[in-house]
Parts: sequence; structure tokens; C-alpha cells
Amino acid sequence: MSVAVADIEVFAESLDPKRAAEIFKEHGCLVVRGLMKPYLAEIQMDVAATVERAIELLPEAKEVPGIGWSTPDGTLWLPAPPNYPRDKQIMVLGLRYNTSSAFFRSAFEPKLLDIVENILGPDIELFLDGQSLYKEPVGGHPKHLHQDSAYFEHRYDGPVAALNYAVDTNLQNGALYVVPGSHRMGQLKHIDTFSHLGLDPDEWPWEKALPIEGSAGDSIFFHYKCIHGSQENHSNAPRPVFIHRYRRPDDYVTIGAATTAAREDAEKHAAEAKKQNQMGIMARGFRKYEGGI
Ligand SMILES: O=C(O)CCC(=O)C(=O)O
Repeated sequence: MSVAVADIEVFAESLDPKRAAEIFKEHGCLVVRGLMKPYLAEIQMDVAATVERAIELLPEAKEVPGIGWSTPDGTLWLPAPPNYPRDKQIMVLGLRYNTSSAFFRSAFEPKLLDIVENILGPDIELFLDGQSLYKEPVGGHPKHLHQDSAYFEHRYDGPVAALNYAVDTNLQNGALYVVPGSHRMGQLKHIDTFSHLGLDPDEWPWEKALPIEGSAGDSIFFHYKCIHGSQENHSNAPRPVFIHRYRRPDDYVTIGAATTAAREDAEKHAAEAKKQNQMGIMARGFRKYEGGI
């Protein structure tokens, strides 16, 4: 059965978190219209300020082998297309919970956490520090279809991601594509692509995925094994998203990598991975003491 956007879509203003969680569990993805609207204006300002700073820091960029370049603010850069005024384009912006209070506050949005609680249970930990992917205008990088579990495989259920549009997002500027039901396919083999680990495009062309167009403030939740990605930004304006990730407080990364070589190496040490040193901020509930601080 092919799934349409309407089958995975709910609205923040009339939210039933149980129903939203049921959609997520069935399809591995969920669209919540308007969920991040209250935080948008501030986050948009912080995105713009972060871009300005990142560009100023570009002369200090250091190469990250096999990945791209990183500026001291934590912005990650890829090679730019030939038509750019610079030789590098932004991929991941140095915008995080420790740089933007609006971004941090938005991670605790009660309606968002009500949905996550119905998926993961009452105790919820933030995974990572918030992430902002940024597609520059006129050719900004594609993110090939992939499973996030290729980058961070977990011991238990893995993180639930909530990716939020910071601007109106459509087929021209890089809508997120999802493959409903793919969270049940297990861990798929990824290859190295321009945007790091991705599925082989011959096996996983965009036609197999469902594009989600949306307004600024719309949120797309996805399971960490749900296949997703986005094409280039062909518009004249930037296309940023900001992403929250949540997991059970006892869950932890067993394999972390961004290239096939790093993944092969990390797979050898998966059995030794521990929760210790991976404790995130509690977004809801309480952490049972299991040793360590
Ligand atoms: O649409 C994007 O910017 C890509 C997001 C994504 O693929 C991810 O967060 O894993």
C-alpha cells in the first residue's frame, strides 16, 4: 500500500499525542504541522547570525579527512558547486543548544515531548546538542537517502528525530523525503557519497521516497532506521532545518561513523560500547542510577 502525506500528518493545534505516536510507530515517520511556530522568529535570527559568523571564520577552516572542513564554531563545510563565490558550502551549521537559547527551549516544547513520551516512554534524554542542516541557495548540497542508524547505531530503540523546517520548504528548495515503513527493514548497507554515508542511489532512487513539503515551523519526526534525505536547494534563498533527537535514558551509541571505513572499524568495537560518557540532558522524567555521573 502506498502511503500519502495525509496518512502521516497531524496538526499541532488539535494534537492527540497518542494518535501521533501510533502513526510514528506504524510508519516510522510523522508530520506535525505548526509545532515549532512559537520558536521560529528567534531561531531564524540565530541561524542568520550563525551563518554570518561561520563565513567570517572560513579562513580558519581545518580539513576533516573524508568529510570536508570544519570552522572553529563547529560549522561543517563541503566543496561548493563551481558557480559559488566561495570554494566551500555550509552543510551543518554551528547552531546548537549551547549557542541558541531558542533552539534549546524548543527542544522542551510540551506538545513535542508529549508525542515523544508516547513513543519512548516517560523518561526521555536528549541525544546530541541539537543540529542544524543548511542548504545554501542555488545548488546547496543534497543529503542522499540514508538511515541515521548508519551514523549512530544504538543498543536499544535508537533516537527519535524531530526535524523542523525553519523556512517554507518545497520540492525546489529541498523538501525532506521519507520512506514510510522502512524503519522495519533493519540496518541497510550504506556507501560513501558526496554527503557522507548514503544508500546506493541505483537501489534507492528518489522515486521510492515520499516528499514532505511544508511551512516554516512544521516538524517531521522519524525513526532512526527510517530512510530519509533531501535534494539540492535550487531556490535563491537558504534552506535551514533544525533537528532535535531524543532517546531512552539507558540507550547508547554502539557504532558511530560518517564513512564506510570508519564504520567498518567501529563495528569491531561495538560490543565494548557503554552508556557511560553518553548521558544527555533529561528532557522529561528521571534517570535511574546505573553508575557513573
Ligand atoms: O533535509 C536535510 O537537511 C537532511 C536531514 C537529514 O537527512 C538528517 O538529519 O539525517
